[in-house]
Amino acid sequence: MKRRFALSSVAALLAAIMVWAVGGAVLGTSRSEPLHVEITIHYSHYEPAAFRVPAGRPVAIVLRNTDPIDHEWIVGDAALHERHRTGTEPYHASRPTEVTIPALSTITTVVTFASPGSLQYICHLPGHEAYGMVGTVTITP
Ligand SMILES: [Cu+2]
Repeated sequence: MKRRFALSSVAALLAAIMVWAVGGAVLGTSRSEPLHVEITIHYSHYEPAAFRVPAGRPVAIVLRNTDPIDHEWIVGDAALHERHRTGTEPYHASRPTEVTIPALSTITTVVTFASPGSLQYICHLPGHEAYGMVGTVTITP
């Protein structure tokens, strides 16, 4: 019984390290300097499909689209995504949390995530979400 407990503890520790490694995509040290995350879009998928950032700090998100078609990076809660699924806005340029990345181009957007929690980023162009163009940002306190 004791041995079983120890093995599950090791598994939990490994899982924690893996989550931390995914978060390792975030660089930046000084409090005033924006953090930096790079997301590559390839074959209609985000890479990485998950990252972690602290709440209340500006994060420069570099979105590199390697595909020959346009994509979107729209981050928010479930209600926001539901609006975009049925929305008709064809192009996003005015909000840092709603970005269109034209084919074969790179766009940088700076976002400050206000409060801890978990949000999804999704491409709402027709068929892309169903194909797997979904990611998760975890905002830590
Ligand atoms: Cu897309």
